[in-house]
Amino acid sequence: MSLTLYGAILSPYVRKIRIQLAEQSIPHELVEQAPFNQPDWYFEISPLGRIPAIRDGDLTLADSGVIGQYLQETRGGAPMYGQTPAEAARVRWLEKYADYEIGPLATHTVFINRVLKPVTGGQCDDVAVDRALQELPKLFDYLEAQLGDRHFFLGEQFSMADIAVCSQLINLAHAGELIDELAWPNLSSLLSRVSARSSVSSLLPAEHQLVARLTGRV
Ligand SMILES: N[C@@H](CCC(=O)N[C@@H](CS)C(=O)NCC(=O)O)C(=O)O
Repeated sequence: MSLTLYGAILSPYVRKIRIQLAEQSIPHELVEQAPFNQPDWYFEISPLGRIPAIRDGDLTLADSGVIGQYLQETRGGAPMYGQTPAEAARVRWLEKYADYEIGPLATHTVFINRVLKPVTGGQCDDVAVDRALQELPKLFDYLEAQLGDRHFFLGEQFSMADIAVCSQLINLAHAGELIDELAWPNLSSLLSRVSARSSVSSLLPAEHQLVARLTGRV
């Protein structure tokens, strides 16, 4: 059955799914869909108009958390949600933490204000960005402790927890905020390790080019 992913490459939620698709070698087509000015038909696939969404034969699904789990259950491949119910629960918790605690600050505030707003004729809300940058450290402290000196959040096994957290950190980096390796050495080396995986490194050059174009850094 042919699989179509709808989304834009700078969305951390779309990136989560693109990384999973690459990790699990799942054939698919990416159809560009921006998170604004969506055509009417798109709301039938994604009722809230958000990206990512997928079409898999007759089935349509929205939300990266839902899509990731569905792909794991239908396509299998490398286990992205651990091997036991306890591991799966830990991965889902950390995925939620990344998507719903880090995401509103890192992506919806810092990245959108610094990278996207100026392009769409808006103004960067510096006060909101500063507030978000003050709130992020305590969230990083938690992740730093959860990771400890392990390779990945599940130990040796790469999972959706690593993907979701690093996907947010990549948007922060696109917005000019690199994670401080002295304050959060474990998190910083996780990001380096994850970025070096071919499933991620193959995506980043196009993202960097687009960010450079959007921010006028070229
Ligand atoms: N929980 C959702 C969040 C998706 C999301 O917020 N996507 C943003 C782009 S990064 C979007 O589509 N925003 C447009 C909107 O909210 O109308 C997921 O994991 O897929």
